[in-house]
Amino acid sequence: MKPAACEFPLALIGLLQTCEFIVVLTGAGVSAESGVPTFRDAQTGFWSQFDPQELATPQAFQRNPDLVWNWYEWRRELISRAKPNAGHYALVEMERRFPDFILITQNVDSLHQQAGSGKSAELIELHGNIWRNKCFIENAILTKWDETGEAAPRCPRCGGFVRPDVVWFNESLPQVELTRAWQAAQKSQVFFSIGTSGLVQPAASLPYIAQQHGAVVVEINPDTTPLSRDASYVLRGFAGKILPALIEAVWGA
Ligand code: BV8
Repeated sequence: MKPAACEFPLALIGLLQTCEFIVVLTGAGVSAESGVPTFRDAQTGFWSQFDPQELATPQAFQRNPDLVWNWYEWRRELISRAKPNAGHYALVEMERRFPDFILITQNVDSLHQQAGSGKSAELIELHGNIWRNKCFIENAILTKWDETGEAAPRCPRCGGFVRPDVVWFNESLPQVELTRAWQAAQKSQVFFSIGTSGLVQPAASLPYIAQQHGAVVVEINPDTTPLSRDASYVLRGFAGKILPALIEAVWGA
């Protein structure tokens, strides 16, 4: 059921019609309507016995590189069948509408880019990208390697294992992206937190940085999160429904 335009607070609509600098932080929930399970969703089949937070670590990869590599291959296959949804496309529309717009994503699936985000504004991937791979030892991006019969391929230069170029738990985020995200949050007039449980740091601190610097914080999520009690506005529902309706309420059909 699409939210009616009148369901949005008039003050928020008025603010979005006049403000200049919008920053959006997205999480796995934005890809949920594309059929990509979120981090908190139960995994299916063979992978249901594993906790993603346990698998997405350098320790898990060092213990069993083939298991972790196969988990990413399973996710890549699943994501390859996913298409951007109405929420992704609404964010592309917002990127076109606002003079200053930055999209910060925790997602690694490239669905924002597939929808067209990042063409006319900055797109910051905080947690890397599942479609890139790198050497576990040298950290250098790899696009080809020798197949060895093992699941996890080997770096053609040093023989180390190849791993996905994503940020695992207990790994630092890329410094350039993190700094740019921090600065964007500090300068934003309105900061949207969309489809994220707000449990993973340091991304979860960004809405608070924005709020401390005077931004109005808007959360879009069907469920309550730790941010819900602190956000200026909470739009309870699915991103794929709320974002297109919000665009219509602010700029007309
Ligand atoms: C680091 C890539 C320094 C891999 C991911 C401070 C306090 C506590 C802990 C820490 C802290 N600082 C650091 C930590 C440790 C850790 C952490 O935060 N742990 C938490 C969980 C306790 N953080 C780190 O390790 C980070 N590194 O800080 O470096 C350091 C260095 C050395 C040693 C120690 C520290 C690195 C974190 C990055 C981890 N990598 N992804 C991969 O994908 O395989 S995180 C992973 O979780 C995904 O990126 C995912 O996006 C992200 C966050 O989850 P969400 O996106 O929020 O997804 P989630 O499933 O949780 O929620 C989805 C939401 O969507 C839900 O609320 C749901 O209701 C909603 N939803 C569902 N459908 C919809 C919807 N919303 C809208 N519309 C819908 N249709």
